[in-house]
Amino acid sequence: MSKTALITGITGQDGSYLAEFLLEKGYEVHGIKRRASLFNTDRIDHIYQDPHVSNPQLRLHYGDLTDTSNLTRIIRETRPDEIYNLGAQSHVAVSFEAPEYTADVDAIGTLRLLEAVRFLGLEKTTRFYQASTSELYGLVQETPQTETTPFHPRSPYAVAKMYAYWICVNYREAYGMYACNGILFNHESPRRGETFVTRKITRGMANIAQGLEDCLHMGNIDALRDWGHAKDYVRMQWMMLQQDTPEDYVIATGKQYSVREFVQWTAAALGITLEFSGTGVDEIATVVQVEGDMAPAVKPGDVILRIDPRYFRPAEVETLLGDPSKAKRQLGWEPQITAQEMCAEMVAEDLKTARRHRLLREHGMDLPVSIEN
Ligand code: NDP
Ligand code: GDR
Repeated sequence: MSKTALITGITGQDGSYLAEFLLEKGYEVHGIKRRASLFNTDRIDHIYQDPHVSNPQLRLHYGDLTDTSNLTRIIRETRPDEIYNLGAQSHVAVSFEAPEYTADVDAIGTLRLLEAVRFLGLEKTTRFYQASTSELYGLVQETPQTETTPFHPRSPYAVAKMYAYWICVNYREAYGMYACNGILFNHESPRRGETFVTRKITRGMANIAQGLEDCLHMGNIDALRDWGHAKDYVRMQWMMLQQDTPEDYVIATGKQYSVREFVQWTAAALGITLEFSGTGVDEIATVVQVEGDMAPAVKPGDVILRIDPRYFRPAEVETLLGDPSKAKRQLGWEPQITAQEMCAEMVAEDLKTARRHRLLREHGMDLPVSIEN
C-alpha cells in the first residue's frame, strides 16, 4: 500500500522539491494551494498530472492556513499518513510589515492543522512535520546552534514560528502525536523566491550581466548565514517522519559565509571580478575585470552594487551557524551540495533566463523584467 502525504506550501520552493521526492518514493501526494488571480503553480507544473486522463498520484486542493473548516475537510478527505506543514508567510522582512497576518498563518495555522488531526481522531496515525527555522535563535546565545541552544526570536516571523515550534512539541507530549520540528537553516536553489537574498543576487547580477538592470540595491551584506541546498533539506524532512520516535533536529551544513561573499561567488560565476569599497551605507561594488562572454553588458569601472537602507530590518539576525551532528549521528544525514556549488547552479539558471529576455528585447519583443526586490 502506498503512503499518502499532505503538503501545505506545495507551490513554494521546498514544497516543490518535497513533492518530487515523495512521488519518486511512490507516495500519493496531496497539496494545498492558495487561490490566486494568476497561476501560482510554476514550481510544480512539471509534475502536474492531468486528473482527466489518469489516476493522478499528485492532487491539488484549494485551501489556506487561515481557514479552519477547509483544512479540516481536506484532512478528512485525504486521511494522510504524513502531513508536511511547509506553508507560511516566510519572508522575515515582510513579517515586520504584516505581523498579524504572519502570526495567523505561521503560528495559528500550525495549531489549526494539529487540532484538525486531533478532532478527526487521527492523532495516533498521522505523522506531522513542522517547518521550524534557525530564525528561532535570532540573537544567538551560543555558536554553533544545536537542538538545545536557547531561542531569542528577532522578528514577527520568528516569534510566530516559535509558537508553532512549541505547539508541535506540546501536541507530541500531550496527545502522543508523532510530531517533529525540523530546525532548518537557510536553504536555497534555483527555485528560491526572488526576494530572498541569494536569489536576489544571482538573478539581479545575471540581469546586470545581460544589460537588463544597472545596479543591485542591497541591505546588510555583513550578515552571516549557513546556506544549504533545498534538495538536501527536503530529504531530511521525510527522514524525520520515518523514525521510531519523533524528535526535533537541526538541519544545517556547519559552514558560514557572509552575504558579501555570496555576491563575490556570483560575480565570479559570471566572469566578473568585483572590488568592494566604502563603508556602511556608502559601500559599493565596482567591476574591475570581465572575462568570458557571460557579462557582455558590464565593463570595468561600472558600479553594480549599492547599499539601500530600505532593506535594513528593524531587528537583524546578524549571524547563524548550525551544528547538524544529531542529524548525522541518528539519521545518517549529510548535505551533498556545497553553498558554492548551489550558487553556481543558481547563476547558471538565472543567466539562461536573462539571456532569453535579452534576445527577446533585441528582437523587439520586450518582456517586462521585474526589479522590485
Ligand atoms: P516559500 O515562501 O517558497 O513557500 C511558502 C509556501 O507557503 C508557498 O507555497 C505559499 O503559497 C504558501 N503559503 C503562504 N501563505 C499561505 C497561506 N496563508 N495558506 C496556505 N499556504 C500559504 O518558502 P520555502 O519553501 O522556502 O519554505 C518552506 C517552509 O520552511 C516555510 O514554512 C518557511 O518558513 C520554512 N523555512 C524555510 C527556510 C528556507 O531557508 N527556505 C529555512 C527554515 C524554515 P504561494 O505559492 O501561493 O505564495
Ligand atoms: P532570512 O533570509 O531572513 O535569513 O530568512 P533572506 O535571504 O531574506 O536574508 C538573509 C540575510 O541577508 C540580508 N540581506 C538581505 N535580505 C534580503 N531579502 N534582501 C536584501 O536586499 C538583503 N540585503 C541583505 C538580510 O538582512 C539577512 O540578514 C530565510 C527565510 O527563508 C525564512 O523563511 C527562513 O526561516 C530563514 O531563512 C532560515
